[in-house]
Amino acid sequence: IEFTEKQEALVKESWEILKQDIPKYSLHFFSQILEIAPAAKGLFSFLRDSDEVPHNNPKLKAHAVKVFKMTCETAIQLREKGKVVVADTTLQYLGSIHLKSGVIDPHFEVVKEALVRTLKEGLGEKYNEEVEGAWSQAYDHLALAIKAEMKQQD
Ligand code: HEM
Ligand code: ISQ
Repeated sequence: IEFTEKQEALVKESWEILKQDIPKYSLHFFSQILEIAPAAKGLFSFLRDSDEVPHNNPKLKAHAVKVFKMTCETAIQLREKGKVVVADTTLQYLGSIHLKSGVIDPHFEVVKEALVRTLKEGLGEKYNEEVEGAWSQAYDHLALAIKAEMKQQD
């Protein structure tokens, strides 16, 4: 399906809002992942040895931001080119890191739900189904590319 200018704008606008409090929303994002799938904790090297989600962990923040930024970038590309282009090296790297960490396909739905919940929390009354749809569509395309790369490397 087509990705519209409106959808691209919604994604960009909402990222501008969440970006204003990275420590808060990266923590929220992560906590949601663990709330939906507690067992996923063991996948993340920076969590394995701690009892709770670490506040202000630089790695956690940096990774969470990357997930949002890459989804945002995917939305822009979907609008401009009608397809997703991730640099080969980046995709290979993401494929290998997730494969090595033990990530499997169903986890991608978990992360999507956590992402959506974080948007809901951050946007408040600006959140609506159109925003959710735009992010979901972009995320799905990105996730598909990563999953395909994981299968190729497997
Ligand atoms: C690492 C992005 C989906 C679990 C990373 C990194 C990025 C990233 C950028 C950091 C790589 C680095 O700089 O070292 C994404 C994107 C996803 C996605 C864009 C979906 C579109 C998932 C899913 C899971 C997951 C579904 C499973 C719950 C992990 C783990 C690591 C990781 C375990 C390694 C963290 C560590 O131990 O250091 N991901 N990810 N990711 N991701 Fe994802
Ligand atoms: C890595 N991959 C997917 C989601 C993430 C969320 C928070 C921190 C790191 C992540």
